[in-house]
Amino acid sequence: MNKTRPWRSSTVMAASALAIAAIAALGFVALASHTLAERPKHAEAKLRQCHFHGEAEPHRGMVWIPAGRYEEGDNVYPEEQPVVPARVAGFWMDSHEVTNAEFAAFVKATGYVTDAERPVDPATHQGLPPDMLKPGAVVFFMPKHIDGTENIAQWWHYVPGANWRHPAGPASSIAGRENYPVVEVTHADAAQYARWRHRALPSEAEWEWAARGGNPKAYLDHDQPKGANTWQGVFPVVNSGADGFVGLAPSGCYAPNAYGLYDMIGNVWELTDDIYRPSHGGDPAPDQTISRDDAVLRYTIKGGSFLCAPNYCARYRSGAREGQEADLAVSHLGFRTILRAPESAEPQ
Ligand SMILES: [Ca+2]
Repeated sequence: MNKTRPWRSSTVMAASALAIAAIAALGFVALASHTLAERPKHAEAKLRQCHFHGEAEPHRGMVWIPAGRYEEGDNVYPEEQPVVPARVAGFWMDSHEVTNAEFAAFVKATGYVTDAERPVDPATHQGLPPDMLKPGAVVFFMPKHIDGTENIAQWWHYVPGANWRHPAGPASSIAGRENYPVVEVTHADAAQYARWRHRALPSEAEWEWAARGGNPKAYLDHDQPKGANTWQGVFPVVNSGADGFVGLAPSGCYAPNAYGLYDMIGNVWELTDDIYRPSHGGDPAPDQTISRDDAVLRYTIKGGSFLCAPNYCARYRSGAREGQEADLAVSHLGFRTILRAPESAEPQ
């Protein structure tokens, strides 16, 4: 298995380097400790009787998502538009986000080394400061004070030594957090896990359809959800934790949707298998066309996270979406897998 990151093309390499360099230029510094935002409220977690499935049987821990047609997208932010018709076949989907315990089993069985645990090749990432060449990932830290919300370096830091085992940096660990969603994983990491399970990552259309829970009008509700792990207060400095958690929550702490899916909205963003482009369906303008070979490689992520607040990133909705750099791991992003069904599950 490669010890350096498997960059996919010179353009992607350059784009990734530029993106990471941009983060560095914003003044990210290495920090290595738990923060308030990463610390769960254990008392509340115990009270909530968080739901969790094991994985001992085929399909155990998965629920059936029926085939259907719906209107994909939303109209709150530009990238969600236009709303377009979509159709999906039926499929099985993990009822919960892949957990640290499940990802640990994969790593134990395969010896897989995640992107964040590999050094960055200086030949393909020229100009990065030394710390940015070290294996690491981006971590959210709650600042005490901020000067506006334009400079995201006030709360996002590139931390050498941060990875799925140490999600807030080398001094942190996942001990006691086996049922928390795994974070600090990239698309390649998630896709490799899915292949190992003989499964796949969902497409954006599949993910969004599943998140609707059979309610075709779900996208019309733009209110901050009460039954999901989001941010209560003024992001990024005040979070009351009124929903029970100021940081990540264990999987399955909130009521499932009508399909039996937990945490589709909030807790962690979830990776899909779709290349991201900054428009939604339809024919993109020529300068918006993105391919694997000649544009910044990002994957679409869905569902929002524990950091989503009404005053900033109100993306706690099924139709919301963002792009995530393919090779950069972050502390608010995880994933779940699906198992596609035979042709008989096609919508009529
Ligand atoms: Ca919360």
